[in-house]
Amino acid sequence: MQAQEYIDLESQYGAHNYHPLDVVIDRAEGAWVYDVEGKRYLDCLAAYSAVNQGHCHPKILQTLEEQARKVTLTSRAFRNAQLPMLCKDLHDLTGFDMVLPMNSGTEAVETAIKVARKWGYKIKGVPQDKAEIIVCANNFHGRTVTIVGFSTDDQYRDGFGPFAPGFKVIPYGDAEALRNAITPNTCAFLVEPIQGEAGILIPLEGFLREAAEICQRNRVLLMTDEIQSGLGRTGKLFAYMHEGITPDVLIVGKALAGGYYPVSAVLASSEIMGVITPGDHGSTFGGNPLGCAIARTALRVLIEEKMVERSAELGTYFLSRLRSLRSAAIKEVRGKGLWIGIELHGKARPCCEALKDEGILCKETHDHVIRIGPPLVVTREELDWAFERIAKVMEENR
Ligand code: IF1
Repeated sequence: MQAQEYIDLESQYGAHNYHPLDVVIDRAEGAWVYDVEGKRYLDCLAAYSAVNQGHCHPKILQTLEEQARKVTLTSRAFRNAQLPMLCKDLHDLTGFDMVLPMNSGTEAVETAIKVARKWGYKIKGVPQDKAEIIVCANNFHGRTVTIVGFSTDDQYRDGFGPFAPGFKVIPYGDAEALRNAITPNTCAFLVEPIQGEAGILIPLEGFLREAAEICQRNRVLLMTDEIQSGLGRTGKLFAYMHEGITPDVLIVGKALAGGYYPVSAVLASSEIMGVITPGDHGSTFGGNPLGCAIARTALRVLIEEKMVERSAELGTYFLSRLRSLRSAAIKEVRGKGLWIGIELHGKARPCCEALKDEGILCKETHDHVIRIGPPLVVTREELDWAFERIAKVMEENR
């Protein structure tokens, strides 16, 4: 079947909730994907950081095959032999006492919100139904009604109300605004250490450290959404580590299962997670043995194959190369690790289309930013290859 036939079928029978680039991917390996006609592309999106370990990593595949033959799903009505091991692995890796497993990132954010509110009522002593959570302008935490209810993007909200109360929005990166927004009823501050969807927005150095101090002083939980920034993307295992702090609640997803499976999790101390009692929260698939086995290997290869270090080293290298571009089209190049945004004066979409024709897949965000985040297994040579093409497209799209 030709690419156009797939596109037409999807357009006829699938909901139109996306505007994808017209490349129909058929298979992938490492940092490369291949379309139905066999043309190859360097993947510079990595499924929004869900395939940090590279497409179809052979060790994760082996775990998937082995576990799929043994047992895939038990429900949490019974125990399974993989969940405890994943919880222990996550504890060993991060130091957090306890793990609550879910599936999508959105569900993990919803879970963190529930944990924070219940902690607010049961431990902090917030009066019933008065709990407040502070979030940031231009946040992206998912797409459930609760979460889009505190989005500042009109499109994400339009047509989907009414929304849950109890959220307060402050400007991103503004510690003073955080201090002023806190009331005795504030239970948590939910924040992305770097805002992805907003265009790889990096707050001033020290913001997260200051936020952690403010939260601690006011008995407010600092909850970092590291669904996209975590697991090596920014050159540290988690982005909060750049600031030498530890959040109270850590939200992970995406690369936690290397792109093989949706696995997300909320991590916290036993004091905080202790507010959750049997029956409070759950999921049919959350904590299932297939997902947990996959996640364990996905974490293992990330560490064993030094992908975090790679992200730091190659990220610094690629950022400095991209910064050397002298194109009138470019407003700013910014990034951390292998997570780079090229902000243009004009629209980014035509550049992404042109890059696709050159064999590089990346996706614009918020009209003006080209977001570059390849799998962390990408090589320096592949990045050099990409650089030549990006330079060419920038020259042609001034
Ligand atoms: C889509 C964006 C990226 C996230 C953070 C929670 C979630 C995400 C920080 C929810 C998800 C994805 C969702 C995906 C596109 C992508 C995205 F452009 F929409 F904003 F990466 F920047 N917190 N981000 O980035 O996780 O439930 O999707 O597993 O098309 O919606 P999820």
